[in-house]
Amino acid sequence: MENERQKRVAAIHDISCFGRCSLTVALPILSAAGIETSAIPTAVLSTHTGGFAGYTYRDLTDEILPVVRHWRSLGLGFDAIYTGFLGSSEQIGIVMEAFGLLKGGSTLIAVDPVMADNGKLYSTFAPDFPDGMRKLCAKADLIVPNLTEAALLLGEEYREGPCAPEESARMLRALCGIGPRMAVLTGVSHDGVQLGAASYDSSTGEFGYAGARRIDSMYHGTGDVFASALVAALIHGRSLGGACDAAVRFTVGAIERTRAAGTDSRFGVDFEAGLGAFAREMAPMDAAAEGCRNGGTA
Ligand code: PXL
Repeated sequence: MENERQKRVAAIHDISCFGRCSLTVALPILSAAGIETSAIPTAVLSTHTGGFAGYTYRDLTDEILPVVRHWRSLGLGFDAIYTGFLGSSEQIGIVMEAFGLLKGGSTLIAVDPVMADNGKLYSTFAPDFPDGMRKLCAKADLIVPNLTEAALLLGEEYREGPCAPEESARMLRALCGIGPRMAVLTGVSHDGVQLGAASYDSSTGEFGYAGARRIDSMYHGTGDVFASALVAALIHGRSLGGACDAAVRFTVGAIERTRAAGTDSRFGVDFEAGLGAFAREMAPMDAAAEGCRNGGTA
């Protein structure tokens, strides 16, 4: 069998040094899935901004384009560019420039428009931030907003509570109207019992829903865990619906373990214990080869 070149992703997020999210989540999940992951840290924070007082913040905006230009001079190609939390509107413009410099013919551009939750824009962002994020989403192949972020992107009122399937389908179509081919809406409950992700691939016209029984606790960083697993599964050639199923399973497993352990919700979720199974699920061919090397006993 001919060897396929290892897939490579550029992950453009902050590093929150404590409180699992952004790069400290994206790197291990993509790596576990067998994907070579290159990182552009957009900022270094002592913790994320979601609940710890007194966090430090070192902005790295001025480093982004020099890193990108160096990579370009090396002729590096990327199967995907995956962005998450960006610190400012200025960074959004710079990341757009980075897309232009790094994107090849088949590079998947995945934008998680991290900026809001529970009906509110994060307090660190200026009111015009969603306008910039909409422009970045227009350049993406895939966007992964939660319901609050989707409302901000669409200039609509956020509505709490269950959302009828026709309503999530309307929002997904409208989100693809901004520009991306695929949209995944997170935090969607159609019936108040299941919570999950609704998806739409406008190139096939296919809608999907991946859900699990709602767990009432909220944990920080679950959006990043989900989006990282989703990007990994898409890079491995899963359909959007199949990738959402895998990402929901992975994320729900992490949330359940964390709840059972009684961990502080600000610390993020125990996704680490799920990495082995995720790795096997994402790379069945590699696992089979490993089994052969071990005399078929693995
Ligand atoms: O999980 C998203 C995220 C990433 N990075 C930082 C954040 C947040 C959400 O609050 O504050 C720094």
